[in-house]
Amino acid sequence: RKFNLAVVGANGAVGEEVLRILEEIDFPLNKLVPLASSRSAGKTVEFNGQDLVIKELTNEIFEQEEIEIAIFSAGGSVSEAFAPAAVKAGAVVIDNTSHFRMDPKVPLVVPEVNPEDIAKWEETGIIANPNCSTIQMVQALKPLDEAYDLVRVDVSTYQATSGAGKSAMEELVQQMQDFFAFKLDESEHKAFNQQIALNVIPQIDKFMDNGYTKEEMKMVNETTKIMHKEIALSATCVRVPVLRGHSEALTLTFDSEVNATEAREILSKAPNIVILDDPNAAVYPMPKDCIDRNETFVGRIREDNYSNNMLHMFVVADNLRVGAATNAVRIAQKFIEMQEA
Ligand code: 11C
Repeated sequence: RKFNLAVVGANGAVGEEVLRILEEIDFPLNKLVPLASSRSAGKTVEFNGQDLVIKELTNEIFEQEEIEIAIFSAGGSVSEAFAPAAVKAGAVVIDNTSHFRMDPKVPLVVPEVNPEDIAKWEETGIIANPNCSTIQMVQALKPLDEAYDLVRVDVSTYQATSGAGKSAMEELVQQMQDFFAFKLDESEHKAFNQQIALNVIPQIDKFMDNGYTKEEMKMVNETTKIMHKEIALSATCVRVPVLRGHSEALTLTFDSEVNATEAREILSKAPNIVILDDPNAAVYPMPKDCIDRNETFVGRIREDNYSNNMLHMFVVADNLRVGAATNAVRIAQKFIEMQEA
């Protein structure tokens, strides 16, 4: 059977990636309906060599178009306002925003980690897609937790500007142009509260009362929900002048002794993980090599110098794909597989 699928925010940074992935894979698609706000309605998006006209996102459109699967990636307030109408029309909503993630009734899913949670979709009609920095991390944590019993994670992130959308990418490019025109000092910043070109910003999203940012606390809370386990986790999330690809330096503490060679072997067999780990040949994961890829890259896997139950590693993935669009499409594929089983 084939499905009617809507992409809400079809011309956004993540929506466009959803379309590219659906072109690349064998997805049982009957029709694809691109949706966006009235500002973008009437524009076109390319899909399989055709120009599809973006329709206006309204409460009625889901029923009119007989939508069965709706992938939302147009911001939390859009999901809050329109996801209920999609559910009412009988669609399953796969939501890329943070709006529903921590609702106990809504499953929060990374298909490589907790696919079984998809079965809870019926309670609300919504399946939430985690934050990009959480997705690539838990993909690497899960197989190691199964092997060694993970108790603590310390993570520092190096997050690309595309995490904050297209305008944030443009802001970095504009500032680089301004630098070469000797006018970086006059360059505007709107997407970020500091200059991002030739800089790193140790703030992503707003600060909470505990001194951590919202992005950092997302990593804590989402990891617990996805892994079904209280793992002590401290994050420092940093924006870097990269367009695409989030990097993460992980320090992992386990309840048992670990071995880097064995851990590498375990990760090499984990779904959608690629090991790039030959430091002597300068082989390690880097954002420039993960663009448009649907895998998560892991390298620099090494034991701690002082403790035999700790490991360090570097994890990189395309935040727009693995961290958003790919995960959403994989949820849709798993959902269909479970419906048909
Ligand atoms: C960033 N991780 O890199 C954010 C973007 O909760 O879906 C994704 C925000 C979210 O800025």
